Amino acid sequence: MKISKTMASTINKQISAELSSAYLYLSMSAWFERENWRGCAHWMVKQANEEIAHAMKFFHFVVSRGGIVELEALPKPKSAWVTPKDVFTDAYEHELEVTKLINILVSKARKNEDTATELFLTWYVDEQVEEEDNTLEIVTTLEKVGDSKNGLVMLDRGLGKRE
Ligand code: OFO
Repeated sequence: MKISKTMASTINKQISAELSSAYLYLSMSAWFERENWRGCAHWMVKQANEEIAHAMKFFHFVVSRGGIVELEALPKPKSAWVTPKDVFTDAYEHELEVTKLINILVSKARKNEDTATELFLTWYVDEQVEEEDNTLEIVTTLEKVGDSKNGLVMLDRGLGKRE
């Protein structure tokens, strides 16, 4: 069964939201580069790439169900923060917002009796649990590290190993 216009247009908005996430994480990466936290910058580039993959998964889903993909303009992302903890706190809060969007999508799929979309979205529901957990874990570590330069250097090194 072809995807309905309503569902396709809702997913189109989510494609833009995922690409906006990528744009935000790239902006965070640029800030970390400026501040010379190379490991954090690397982690953010990996995160941006993941977001592009999330967008593309939606993109192919709409196309494979005979829907039309229409991309929207992306908002300019925030580009300045004060500390690494501020950046990761923003990342965590951003993921909470994305989780809300995914939950709204699930509700809409149910309302439209679109089982294929509802089942497809379970991957994103699981993914959001992981996204929230990953960013919150870093925020919590940064809270423990406080102002310790050594702690920050260690954390930066660890985040630089993300594959
Ligand atoms: Fe696509 O999960 Fe983050 O935003």
